[in-house]
Amino acid sequence: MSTHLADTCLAPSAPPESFARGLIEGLGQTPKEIPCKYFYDQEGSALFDAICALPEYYQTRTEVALLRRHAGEIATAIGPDAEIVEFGAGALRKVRILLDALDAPRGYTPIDISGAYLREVVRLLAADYPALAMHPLAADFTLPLQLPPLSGATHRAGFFPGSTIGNFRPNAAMAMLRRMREMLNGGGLLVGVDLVKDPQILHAAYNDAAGVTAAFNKNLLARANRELGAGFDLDAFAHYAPYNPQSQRVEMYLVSQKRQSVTVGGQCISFAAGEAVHTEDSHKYTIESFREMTARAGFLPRAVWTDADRLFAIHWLESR
Ligand code: AVJ
Repeated sequence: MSTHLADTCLAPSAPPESFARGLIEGLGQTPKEIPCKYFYDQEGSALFDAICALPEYYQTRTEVALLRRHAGEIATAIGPDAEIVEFGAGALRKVRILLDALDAPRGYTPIDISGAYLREVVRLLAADYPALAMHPLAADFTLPLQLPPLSGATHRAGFFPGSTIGNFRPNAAMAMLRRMREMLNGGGLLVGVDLVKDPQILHAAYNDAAGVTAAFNKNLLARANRELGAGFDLDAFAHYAPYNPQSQRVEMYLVSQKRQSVTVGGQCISFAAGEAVHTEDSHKYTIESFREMTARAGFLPRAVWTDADRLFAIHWLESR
């Protein structure tokens, strides 16, 4: 098989010490927190895939339908001979819709924090797109990062689907959009954003009947047990994910069901009965509030595509 898959571009995945450090630091704070980027080890990435197929989790299927319906217009906006840079690449399913619609895409640079998972999914994609130059980067895209130089492409276009941007506080989201704009060096950004809506719909999406989101949340503790020999009893913590309509975000917590102490990386961490560990925020935007934020980050918000029920939006942003 001839592919342009350059293994040298695959930076070493984040060392396990960084999870240990982040976990112990977050659990040492008051109130306790665990950064949501640690959800995505191999197990967590698979659980997230399962979330995307849940009946309550409308986001993925709505965004995929929007990408399919508007692929032609999106391809025109991006233009020929582009290199696609995907931030937080995951399973690489959505980008296939873009690649199939684009005129002569030249390269693809997926960036994901889960190196092992990225390696696996890039191999599958490369087999189906043998002419596409692959530059996978196992990296934390929230940190400063050097993209490989363009080879064969005339420009970059960023792809940031899935409303991953919702995981950041608005100020941090804006700072990150600014950095992306610099990285893209004049190229535009296609970004998928979950919309503000009926709190019941949002609540159901993060509290599914099958308990997959609860398992995804608790995977942080399971991962600590697997990788750091921590002693978390998963049944002694509850998944709690309310929508806060004033801050327009879903907040996710693990709540200690009793007073308990757990050893994590040689350190003893105490939990009061009912004490919560904050694990994720998932911010929702209106079309207008998101456009305003991207303009403040230096982008020129252009087309926006949304579904009839106004569940989800895809924005095309040009660089000034
Ligand atoms: C991947 C961040 C978009 O916030 O909806 C899904 C993660 N958390 N269910 C989201 C998630 C709980 C998801 N994002």
